[in-house]
Amino acid sequence: MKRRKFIKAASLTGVGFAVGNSLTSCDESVSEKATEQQKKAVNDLFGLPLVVATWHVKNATAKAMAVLQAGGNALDAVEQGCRIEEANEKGQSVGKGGLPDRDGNVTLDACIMDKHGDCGSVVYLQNITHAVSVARKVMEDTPHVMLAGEGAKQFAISKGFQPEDLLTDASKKAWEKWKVEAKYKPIINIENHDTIGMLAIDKNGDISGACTTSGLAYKLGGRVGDSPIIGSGLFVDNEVGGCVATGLGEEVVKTVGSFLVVELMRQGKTPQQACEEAIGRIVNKPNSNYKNFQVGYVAVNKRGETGCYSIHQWFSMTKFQDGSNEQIQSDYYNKA
Ligand code: SD4
Repeated sequence: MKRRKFIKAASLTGVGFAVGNSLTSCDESVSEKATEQQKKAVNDLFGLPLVVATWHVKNATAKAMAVLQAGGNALDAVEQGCRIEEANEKGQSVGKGGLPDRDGNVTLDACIMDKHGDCGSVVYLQNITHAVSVARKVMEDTPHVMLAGEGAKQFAISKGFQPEDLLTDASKKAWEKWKVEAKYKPIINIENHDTIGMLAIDKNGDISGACTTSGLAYKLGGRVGDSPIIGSGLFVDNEVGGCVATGLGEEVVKTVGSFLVVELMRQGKTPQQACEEAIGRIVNKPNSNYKNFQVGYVAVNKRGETGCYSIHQWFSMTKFQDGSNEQIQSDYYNKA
């Protein structure tokens, strides 16, 4: 299929792989000079634009794809896509309605990264639903990468974000039920679902990514996970590809997971191989107790190839490519 598309693309444009490669190699001068017809041929070949995200978030990927189809860039796409889940009160691990920490406070972590390698992040943010948009403001309107806690909240308010109570009745009820025993034990794929990590490639072949979460339910007050840490919950290198992570953030941080996946792709691994190797780094540690926790990665490379892999069953990614928005079950390590 891809080969047929390539032949069509090459004959259409009178160009070969050379143009395909240079259009997707982040050489701005080349991609600026490319004709619309050449860009279209390369996009057809690689199935661009495309969006991938952790878990089952078709509404979010549809929103991001609508941005891309309208000619928007990948950065706008991932921000808009993530906002859908942040506003969705039913998703109890992102934005409004997120499950709180053990003291009943909903605290959000988010980050965003663009084609230039610029990035912004917020950690331990309270009372602001759209953490991903605050992260983008940190990137664009400050000389910093990361703002935390009260400072992040005050910054958001100064930028026009409205403070609100993020603890919904449903999440409050769940927390009150938890408090009866108050045992903290991350539960594979039940408690730990729905952090949204999203990657997009736009019509120019440029990549951006974002990640947003309320973190682990009933965590210790002040706990920050992998999701807002550039290189752990998210990493994008516009010459190579991008990766996002979900699951037990501590284990992702310890292996700098998303950066690792992108570096493995730089060395020639496919996104699938890179995700598998990064999971291998976690499960093959001599003291790994991987049976008790989940980690999942989703990755994409510059050619529109995607991959996902997790430690345990039931992880999935949502992929919108070539007109189809589908949930794909991830392969996984622990088949015992
Ligand atoms: C964290 N990685 O805070 C996040 C949790 C997560 O779905 O992915 N939940 O550790």
